[in-house]
Amino acid sequence: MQNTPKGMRIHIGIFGKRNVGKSSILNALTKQDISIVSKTAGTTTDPVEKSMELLPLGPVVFVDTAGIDDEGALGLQRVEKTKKVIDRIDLAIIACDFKGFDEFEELLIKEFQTRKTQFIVVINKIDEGEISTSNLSKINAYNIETVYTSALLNKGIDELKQAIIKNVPEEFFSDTSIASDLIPAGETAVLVVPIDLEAPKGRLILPQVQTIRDLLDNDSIVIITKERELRKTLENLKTPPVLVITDSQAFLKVAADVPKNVKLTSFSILFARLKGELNEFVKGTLQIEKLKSGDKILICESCTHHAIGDDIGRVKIPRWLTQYTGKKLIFEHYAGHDFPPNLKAYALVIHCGACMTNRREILSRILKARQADVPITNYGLTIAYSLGIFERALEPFTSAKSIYNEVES
Ligand SMILES: Nc1nc2c(ncn2[C@@H]2O[C@H](COP(=O)(O)OP(=O)(O)OP(=O)(O)O)[C@@H](O)[C@H]2O)c(=O)[nH]1
Ligand SMILES: [Mg+2]
Repeated sequence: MQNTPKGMRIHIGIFGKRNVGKSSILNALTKQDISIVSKTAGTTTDPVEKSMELLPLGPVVFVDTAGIDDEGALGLQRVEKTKKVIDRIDLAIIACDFKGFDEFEELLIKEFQTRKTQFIVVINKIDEGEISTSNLSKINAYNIETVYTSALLNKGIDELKQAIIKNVPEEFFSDTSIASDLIPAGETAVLVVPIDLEAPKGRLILPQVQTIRDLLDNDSIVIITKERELRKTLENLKTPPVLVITDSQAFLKVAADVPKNVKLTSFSILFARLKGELNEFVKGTLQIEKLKSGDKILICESCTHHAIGDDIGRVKIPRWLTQYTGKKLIFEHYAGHDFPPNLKAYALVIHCGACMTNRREILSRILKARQADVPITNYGLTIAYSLGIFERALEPFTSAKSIYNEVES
């Protein structure tokens, strides 16, 4: 991820008056001493940039700035530099302390509103005092996300991360490819689509349709078959496909029919990458090894579809996971936008492929799981792991595979 071009990274700027704790907040967010912190107002002079991974969001550039209330000839030059930073950021954090919210913050808000830059407010130094109701009502009048922190005591930093995920502009979530980066233009992908009881009448489901469209946009060749005709399909091809993508539920049969030299993965694993954070889910999956009898497993489904027959979340995953672990596990289900407040009660969270929700929501859930120190994974990875084809299903994804190799070695 360190190789992500800077232009692709979300740029997050921290602005506010001198000495409110901007640099301290940045250091707390990144858990590194990136910016110099001191009690002398005006410590940060030139903008300080740092590229980093802000998990689970991904690659970001943080820009720390000089106080917007700086004075004197030099001070005004610094203010000008700070204003220039606004041109290149995607999300702004306005930091103030409990003492005040005045014309300087209002000026920043005007700048952000003019440029249509998304922003949030952080009230820092809450360990020192409380913001006055009149100041708070001034902030509330803008109807913006407000987070209370103490950078000094590392309080509210997780909430700030959540607020960042919630407010990052939409284009950062919608611009990624599903599978087209894995299949060069002109090359072939074979998609395996079982038509079972759960398949909707007369159509394909959203992840399948989206994958087909993504590959067609990329000028890749897409061949679609049911699992029964897969072997014949592969035999008929003069050149083997670059990748076979299957519905996770047909993993075992498909793995047996796809030659070992052809890469294989599932729609659900592709969606773990698109909608979540594949590496985080891989780490979570590996925790299956540690499950004990009596452990509670949370199964989360984004849509509230009516469960039919051998429903994947309610029947198949519990069955496969129980068979694999040999343990008596307790499964609890949540659907839709519901997410339990107390994750600590669970030994593992297993999320659906999230085709009906957006990446923002899944990243926010991953962050909640991290904060509760509970591993999180998704349907496809859990199925692949329980069926013994995890390593093979990760083959197309270099960094996820290396995480697996590290843990296994
Ligand atoms: N009590 C308390 N002190 C804090 C907190 N955050 C920062 N400080 C202190 O406030 C002082 C200023 O912190 P900085 O992080 O340098 O503030 P800044 O906004 O970057 O300041 P400039 O770069 O000068 O504009 C330092 O002495 C910090 O230790 C906090 O949450 N609580
Ligand atoms: Mg500073």
